[in-house]
Amino acid sequence: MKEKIVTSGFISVVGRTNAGKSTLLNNLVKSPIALVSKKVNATRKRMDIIIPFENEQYNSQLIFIDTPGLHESKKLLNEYMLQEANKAVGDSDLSVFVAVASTKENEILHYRNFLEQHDKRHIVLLNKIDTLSKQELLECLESYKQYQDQNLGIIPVKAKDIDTYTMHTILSLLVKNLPLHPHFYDNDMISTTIMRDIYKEAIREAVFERFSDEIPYESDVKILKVTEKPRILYIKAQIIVAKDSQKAMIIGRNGETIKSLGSIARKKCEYLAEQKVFLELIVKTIKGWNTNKETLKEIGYDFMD
Ligand SMILES: Nc1nc2c(ncn2[C@@H]2O[C@H](COP(=O)(O)OP(=O)(O)OP(=O)(O)O)[C@@H](O)[C@H]2O)c(=O)[nH]1
Ligand SMILES: [Mg+2]
Repeated sequence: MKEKIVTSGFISVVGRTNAGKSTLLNNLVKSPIALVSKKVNATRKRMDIIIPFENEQYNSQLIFIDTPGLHESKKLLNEYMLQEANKAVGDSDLSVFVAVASTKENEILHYRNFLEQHDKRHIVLLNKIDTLSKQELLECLESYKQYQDQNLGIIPVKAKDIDTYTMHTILSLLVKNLPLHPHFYDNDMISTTIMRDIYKEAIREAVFERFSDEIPYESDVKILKVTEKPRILYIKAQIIVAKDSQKAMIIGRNGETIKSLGSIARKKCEYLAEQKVFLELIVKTIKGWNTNKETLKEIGYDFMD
């Protein structure tokens, strides 16, 4: 039997906010570990997802890095998010650029910006093709044709509901472009992101689901304690908000809102932990938490100075 070629490497997944990057990665790994939301700017910090892959020729390990969507806001937290995304592209062997398939000119601008800013070998995924008619999809593919010499391939996808064939096509294209390198991690691992950070994202996801308007953007979550108790995992987490009025909104009348939020978040944590969870949520106001470097660092956003 012919020996397989072993390649492994890091692949940054980039694209504008709401393009479907986290959805794609959750579906590749078949576990909802990355935060997905209808709202923009959901992912704040990079998270990695490890996928082993074998075909007739290759035996590879792909380490995908989910990144915050590329955007142009000047807020400090958003600056951090942009820094994370750009650093992930710089550190990776390849990129996957996720674009929203569209016939609108402004969508392709995101891709043009990426090409201008990064000199990185990459593939392009045109996502959300379920929202286009056949004719629109053809037009969209046509508009990306002019860039075909600058990437390794352009693949139309439906990240929300990706089929095995498309997944195989994407992974096959990536593994043959990765460096020759033994696997970096044990193939049983699905992420090097620590469980604490995964629970944090699960609770943030619940906040994104439960609240509209400013709360998802004006809040964050800090995990204070994770303790294994007999037959139950105890998680104590703090929801940080910028104003007392937001704290009152999260708690709700007689604590009813936080109770329902806690129940949504607990179920997400239980699914990820594969065991029963007792989740204790507390809310704390820290004025200007998202405009202060020190507080941001304390919550886990390690700025490069
Ligand atoms: N119609 C449709 N919607 C999709 C598809 N893939 C993802 N979505 C939706 O797009 C929204 C954004 O998805 P996310 O995965 O959170 O997007 P993201 O690129 O990670 O966004 P940020 O973290 O903010 O950068 C969610 O509501 C998804 O359900 C798809 O193939 N079709
Ligand atoms: Mg995301």
